[in-house]
Parts: sequence; structure tokens; C-alpha cells
Amino acid sequence: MNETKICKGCGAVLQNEFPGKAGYVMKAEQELCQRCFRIRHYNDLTINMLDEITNEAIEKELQNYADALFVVVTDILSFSGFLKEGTLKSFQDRKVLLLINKIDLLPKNANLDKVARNISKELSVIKDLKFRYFDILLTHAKDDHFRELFEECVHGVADRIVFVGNFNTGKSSLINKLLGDQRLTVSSYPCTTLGFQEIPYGDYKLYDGPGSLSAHNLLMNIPQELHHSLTFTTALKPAVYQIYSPQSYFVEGLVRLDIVPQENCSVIFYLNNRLDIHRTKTENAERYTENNRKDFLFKGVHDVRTFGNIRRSDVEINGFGFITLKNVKKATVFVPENTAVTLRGTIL
Ligand SMILES: Nc1nc2c(ncn2[C@@H]2O[C@H](COP(=O)(O)OP(=O)(O)OP(=O)(O)O)[C@@H](O)[C@H]2O)c(=O)[nH]1
Ligand SMILES: [Mg+2]
Repeated sequence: MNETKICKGCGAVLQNEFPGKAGYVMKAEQELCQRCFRIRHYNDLTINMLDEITNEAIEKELQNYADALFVVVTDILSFSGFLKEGTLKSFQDRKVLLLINKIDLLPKNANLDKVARNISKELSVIKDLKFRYFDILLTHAKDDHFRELFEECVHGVADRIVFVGNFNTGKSSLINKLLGDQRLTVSSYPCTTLGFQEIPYGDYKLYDGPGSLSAHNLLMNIPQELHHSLTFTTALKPAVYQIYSPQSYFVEGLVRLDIVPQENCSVIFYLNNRLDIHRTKTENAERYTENNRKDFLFKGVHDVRTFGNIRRSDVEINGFGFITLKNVKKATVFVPENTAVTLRGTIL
């Protein structure tokens, strides 16, 4: 293949020499690479995409879009960790629309106005940053009002609109929703999009690109074959516990939470409803861990975070969900190493 063409699904440069590499097509006239074809038709990952992307390469590419509007996409499972990570600092003096996606994962009875007010309070961590334009949008990629809300936010701000953010936050899905078709490849695997591509949209040019790798997302810290089992297909399921004595909770072999209660203590887990939560007295927790060691994914390779005297707060486990704690004397959270655990105000 002589001229450079890119895959319409993932933005990888097309090539017909190396079958195991990104952008491979059997015939030069094909517009979709084999990897996109297989993801779309068989949900089958043929190339480990994590090796194809570096944050440095993304940052370098973004320097070409100084005047553009950056739609910085995060999601309801990781926005607190994302804000705390300080990534938005690198967009200072730029135009930014902060988009918190996947709000359809919140329980059906969630009061979204209240959620929006509570999330605004959390934005105080970025209060000292100066942007040339800043707005915030809470949405999800199936929201039929998304197009209207998006156009209201971007009207007159810039001609070029670049979607950026961590992997899996739904950038390509949101662009597909704007376009009203499925031209971009989306998947639950991290790092689906491999290269930048320009997409005309009315008077605007949209840009989809690879997601940044966030080392703090739980998905990055567990074996890749488990990623698919953590796909969120339905809303987070609240699991409520009243607690009267020290208790420990094991969410599969992924996360452990120890609680020392105060009076009227309760804990509500908002997690993927396919995950099993096992509860035991804290005095038996070590024995439980020993007996289930082989299932315990992170086999001792975990980080431990401790929080004291909580009246009412959420603990967000990056990419995994959150836990609302009420009247807790001490909470200890065990997560796979490097996973961000963020204490914040409650959002529901
Ligand atoms: N529940 C829910 N799932 C979503 C939403 N948006 C995207 N997803 C799912 O999230 C996963 C990732 O979506 P993508 O659109 O591929 O995300 P991306 O940000 O483009 O990912 P990369 O290309 O890897 O950076 C897919 O399984 C989507 O179906 C949403 O609003 N709600
Ligand atoms: Mg993508």
C-alpha cells in the first residue's frame, strides 16, 4: 500500500504486511482494519492494544490543536480520581468542556439535578485553574438529548472539537451518538481507538483519538482476561448494609473493605451488579483471605487506604464504582496495587 490511509473505525494507519499488527487489512481497498472487524462482529480482541499507545504520543499530537475546544471525557466511575489526578492542569489556557459520561449507570431513581449539584462541589479541586472557556456536561452515550445539549455548549466556541480523556470513558461512543451511526469502533476493552482522525460534523470538525492510559484505573491493575467480566451493561446496583460491629466485605477477589462502625452506621455499595459481595466479621477476615487465597486476584499485591471519622462520604474506587459510608469510625479499603481510592462528598 503506497498512500497512507487510516482505519475508519480506530484511526490506525492501514497496512497489509503484518497480520498481527494494528491497521492490518487483507486487501488494500478495505476501509476497516481486521482488528475493528473482529471487535465489531465477534467482540474478539486480536491485538493487545495497550502496547500501541503512549501518553507521550497523545500529548504531542494534542499540541497541534491549541485553538480547538477539548471535550475532556471522564465517567461516573472515575471522575473524582480523574479530577484529583490533575490532568486538567495540562489544559489550562485552553477551551474545555468537561463531560462526565455514563450517568445511565447511576441507579434509576437517582435525582440527576442533585447529582449535578454535588459534582459541582467536587470541582473545587480545579478552582485555581484558568481556562479560556469552561463548561461541564453530565450525559450518557445513549441520551437522545445529548446532541442538543452538546451543540448548546459548543456553539461559537471553536470550529475544531477534540475528544480526549482516559481510555474506555466513551469518547468514540459519544461521537457515534452525535453522528447518528456506528462508524467508530467501540469496545469494553481498554484502548480501542488507536489513532486520531478528523470527522466532519456540520460546521465543525470533530476529532476522535486514543484514550490516555490511567495507571490508577482498577482495570489497568488486574489481568486483562478479567476486563470483559467487569463490563457495565446495567445500572450500578445499590447493596445496603447496616453495621453494628466491625465487619469486612470482599468484592470477589478484587476489593476488600473493613468497617469499624459508629452508631447508625450504614454502607451502600454501588457496583457492577454481577459482582458478588461476601460479608464476614473482621475478626474472621484474615482466615477468609487465607482460605480463598487462590481466588484472591491480587494475592497480597494491594494498596491499603484508611479513612477515619466519616459522617457521610463516598469512597470512589477508580473504574470500579463507589461506596457511600455513613457514621463510620474507621474504613480500610484494600484494592489492587496502584488503583486510586478517592474520598469525596456523596453524589446521590
Ligand atoms: N453504560 C454506558 N456505557 C457506555 C457509555 N459510553 C460508552 N460506554 C461503553 O464503554 C465502553 C468504552 O466505550 P468507547 O466509546 O470505546 O470508549 P473510548 O473512550 O472511545 O475508549 P478508547 O478508544 O479505548 O479510549 C464500551 O463498552 C461502551 O459501550 C455510556 O454512556 N453508558
Ligand atoms: Mg475510542
